Amino acid sequence: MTPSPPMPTTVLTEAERAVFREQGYLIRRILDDASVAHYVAAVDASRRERSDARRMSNLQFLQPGKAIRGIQDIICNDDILAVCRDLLGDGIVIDGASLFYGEAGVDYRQGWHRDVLQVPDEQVDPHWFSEDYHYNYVQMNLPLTEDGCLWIVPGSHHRQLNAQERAIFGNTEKMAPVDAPELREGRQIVVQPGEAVFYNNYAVHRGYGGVLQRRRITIHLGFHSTEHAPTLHFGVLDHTEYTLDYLSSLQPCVREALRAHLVERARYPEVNVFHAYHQQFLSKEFKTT
Ligand SMILES: O=C(O)CCC(=O)C(=O)O
Repeated sequence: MTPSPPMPTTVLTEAERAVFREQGYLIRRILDDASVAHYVAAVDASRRERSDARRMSNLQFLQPGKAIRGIQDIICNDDILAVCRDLLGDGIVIDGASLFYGEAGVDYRQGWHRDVLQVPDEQVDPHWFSEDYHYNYVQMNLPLTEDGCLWIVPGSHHRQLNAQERAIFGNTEKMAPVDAPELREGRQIVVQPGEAVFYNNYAVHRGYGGVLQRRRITIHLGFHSTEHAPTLHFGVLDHTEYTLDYLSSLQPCVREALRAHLVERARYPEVNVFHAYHQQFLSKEFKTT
């Protein structure tokens, strides 16, 4: 069989794509200092209306009741979209969009997990964690303050759990207890304001800061490509809240992105059930209001 020609890329080198394929993550600068300051100011303005939290917040900033208007246009950022196209293909569609926010002093610890928490155990397919699975999702953390809260086991997205991981996960593919022993291969990802880490969220990973030494403000996004069937993480946004009134109140590029999301959700109504499970996970691990 003739091998298919390599996918043309626009911003990533073949070496960078290979890093993502093999390690399961890739770091790239996205915002300059002025843009970081602009988004921090928008977050601060929105915080004035919210009470202080003792937990890490996960604010789903594209939902009408939780909207943070001043940061919404990050989902239209050309550089982010170009990286996602190079990793997944054309037809990039926004999916998850949260602001992680924690003041210094917040205690933030998750167990090691793969992002299949929204899928019932009996539907989790070990093939998803293998070389030949077509992963069609990319998650991205874009910190506006220095952030060392994301930990990943490089390369774990395309293999089964190894013996040490199996020992702490037990008989599930989903999540290990938060107080489980450390993983030898776990790596802390430290990213500077404006740098983004793009990652395969089927890799074994966790959010873990201990008691935060400084405040954390990180924009967390998820993307899917219309070129392929969804990886079962697709369906994080609550599309039922996107009324015509809400859509018409948005900046044009945000409106268009949410319209594209609605069209894609209509193609795959079966993911709606996973949306509900994912929201349960979020409210267990984070403050979500
Ligand atoms: O806090 C983080 O950066 C990681 C969050 C995470 O692992 C998740 O939401 O699945």
